Amino acid sequence: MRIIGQDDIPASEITPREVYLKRRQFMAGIAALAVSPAFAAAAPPVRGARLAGVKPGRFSTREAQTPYESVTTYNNFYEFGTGKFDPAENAHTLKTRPWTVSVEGEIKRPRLYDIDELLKLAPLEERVYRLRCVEGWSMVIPWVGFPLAELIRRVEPSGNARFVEFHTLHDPAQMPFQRSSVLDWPYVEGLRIDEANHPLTLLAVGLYGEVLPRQNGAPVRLVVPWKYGFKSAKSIVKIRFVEKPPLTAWMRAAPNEYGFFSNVNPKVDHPRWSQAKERRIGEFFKRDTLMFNGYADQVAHLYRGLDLRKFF
Ligand SMILES: Nc1nc2c(c(=O)[nH]1)N[C@H]1C(S)=C(S)[C@@H](COP(=O)(O)O)O[C@H]1N2
Ligand SMILES: [Mo]
Repeated sequence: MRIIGQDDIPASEITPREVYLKRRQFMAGIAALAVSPAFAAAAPPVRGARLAGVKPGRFSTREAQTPYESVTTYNNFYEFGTGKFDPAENAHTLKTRPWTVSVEGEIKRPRLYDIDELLKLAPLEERVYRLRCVEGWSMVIPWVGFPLAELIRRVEPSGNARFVEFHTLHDPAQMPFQRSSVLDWPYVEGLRIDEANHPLTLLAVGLYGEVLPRQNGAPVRLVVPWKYGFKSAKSIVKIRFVEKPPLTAWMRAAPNEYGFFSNVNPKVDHPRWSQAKERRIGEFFKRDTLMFNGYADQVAHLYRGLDLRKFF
């Protein structure tokens, strides 16, 4: 097992500097044109190392992609502050190597995966997904990763594995806002096993063809595109297969506001925010929010017969 630092990525995996600078200029230009002044004013983020061998994957939307600058500066990651621009500013204290992910619980093959081993578990795909935050904004993000099902298959869940729990790192030395009590740390999220196994559900390790920036949940995060953004736990260190529905961080914080399923649903409002419309970051006019965030054809069958007002 070889453990490498972020800065030790082989030169072959790094975008040639000229290309990178040109692209950065280009992206900055787009950001300045299309996005509110707050984004343009933020310092341009340092681009990550290029991920090798990424193939186009299934289910990608052809909608316009949200500029890299917005994807990486307008974030929710409460471990680094509650302001949208806080994670981009504060996440530099997160150390993404060495990093391990413990896969445990109701499975035949519990195992501690080194992140670099996990990166090679299955072929990397690019999946362009919509992400809708319960707060009423949305983005289109070209993720890089592989289906979580690829990992689940290898660890062989037992018949008792009915749910899967995801835990974010808990280390206040690296995640300064874990010293505050905005949430009961660590951040925990959960899926039913069939949701976890759904081919749309992604373990993401990158975006825009590059290593995942820290503020987006480096080195590995979940992406569940038909659910509100908060279901997609960042900087995962533990994946646990369990019999009972996990008590998620948001359910603990406000059980009347956040249910276990948290499927994007324009007909069921959050107590503080309407879910009928959304503002795509970079756009001026709001657009209608779609049932299951536009992925109804793929996922509606998972919830047949379930009262989505009760199971929100
Ligand atoms: N550990 C952790 N994961 C998290 C969050 C968080 O605060 N902490 N915020 C969630 C919310 S509310 C959203 S909308 C998405 C945002 O992902 P992005 O910043 O990559 O767009 O991350 C989710 N995952
Ligand atoms: Mo969110």
